[in-house]
Amino acid sequence: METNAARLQESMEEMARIGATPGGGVHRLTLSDADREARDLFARWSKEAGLSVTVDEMGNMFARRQGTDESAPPVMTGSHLDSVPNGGRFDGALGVLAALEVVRSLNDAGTPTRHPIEIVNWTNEEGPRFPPSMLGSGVFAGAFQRDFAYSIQDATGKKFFDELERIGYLGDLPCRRRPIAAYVELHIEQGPALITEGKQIGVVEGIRGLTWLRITMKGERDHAGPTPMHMRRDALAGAARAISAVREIPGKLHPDLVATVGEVNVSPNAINVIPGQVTFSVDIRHEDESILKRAEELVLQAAKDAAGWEGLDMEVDRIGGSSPMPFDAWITATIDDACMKEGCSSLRMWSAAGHDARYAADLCPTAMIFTPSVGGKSHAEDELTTWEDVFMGCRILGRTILSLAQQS
Ligand code: HGY
Ligand code: MN
Ligand code: MN
Repeated sequence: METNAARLQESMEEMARIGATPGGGVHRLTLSDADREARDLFARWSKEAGLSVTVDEMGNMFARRQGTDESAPPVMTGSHLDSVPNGGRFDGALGVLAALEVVRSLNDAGTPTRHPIEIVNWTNEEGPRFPPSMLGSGVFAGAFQRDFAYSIQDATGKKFFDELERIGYLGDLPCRRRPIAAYVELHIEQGPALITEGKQIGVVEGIRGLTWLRITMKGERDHAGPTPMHMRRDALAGAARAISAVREIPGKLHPDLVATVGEVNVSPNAINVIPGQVTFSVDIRHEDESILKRAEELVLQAAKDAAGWEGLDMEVDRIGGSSPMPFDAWITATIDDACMKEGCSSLRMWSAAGHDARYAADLCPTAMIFTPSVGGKSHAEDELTTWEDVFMGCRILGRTILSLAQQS
């Protein structure tokens, strides 16, 4: 099945202009004006390709190509168009636009498929603005309640529901699970494995679990000058002690364990005021549930000790989490077969990044296809995948979708 590389590159470059940042990345936070613009463009392109576009009550977008058997469950593919703050232009967009290229190519070739094909753009895959991540796919799969999602507020107090309505993507289609024949998502690896091993394609056979915490340390704000050191309850001093302890935990527990403090909010964040309150995030990931749990216990213990050392009160919010999930052997075998037919090298691997495929896997046979990330870099403006690897990823996706959609 031939795909059109030039057309895919053009679509990726046009999409990357939405929310483009000076450093060559994109800033397209969930439910922002840039997100709306990206959604509008995806909807226009989908309709031009003869697809029917529906939007559900979480703003998830489904672009459907009819099958010869409309009663058959669809083969679903896609990813997300939102980004992290000043993120990369391949994360998510590759999966949505390569899927669109596959459908455009099937149309060019006049190739019918028995199963309908649905390209999905999931809402709020990333999560920084409205945690937790993978929210749209999580509500669809029943991992989160819709009204919980609607109530989430961003750092400025704006509510998810109001922002979804404001950008015009509060659909009336119920956001709930329905029969799906299979789900396959193309995504950049966002890590160093493929580039280090010199492999062109990742055949992803599972996805790590992740835990997201927000920890608040409460002390006593006071004057930075006259307050003697022994009289202080410095929330930032306690948080800093906890944060450096978090950094040490993976080394104590398991070589594949990762723990990250990515957000810190200091109040009042003024040079001459002893901080009264600090909130920081903790992101923990591993493919073994028991190690993930043990890591969370060690993080909480370290935070508790740090708070006690500085005489602080502490609150913990568990703001997200998903268990590790193996993907489906039938789908990974189909991807392997596509790689063999394309004559490309491949590597079986697990995903260390979170993806909507995690929740799709609760509903139907699911797997992912990875393309290499240059330098293993992602969630940064210099995130890069070569066009050659983008096109190979699209061809593997096309072969895989075609094989799955012709199944009886
Ligand atoms: O956090 C993640 O792994 C994904 O990029 N949302
Ligand atoms: Mn992504
Ligand atoms: Mn991401």
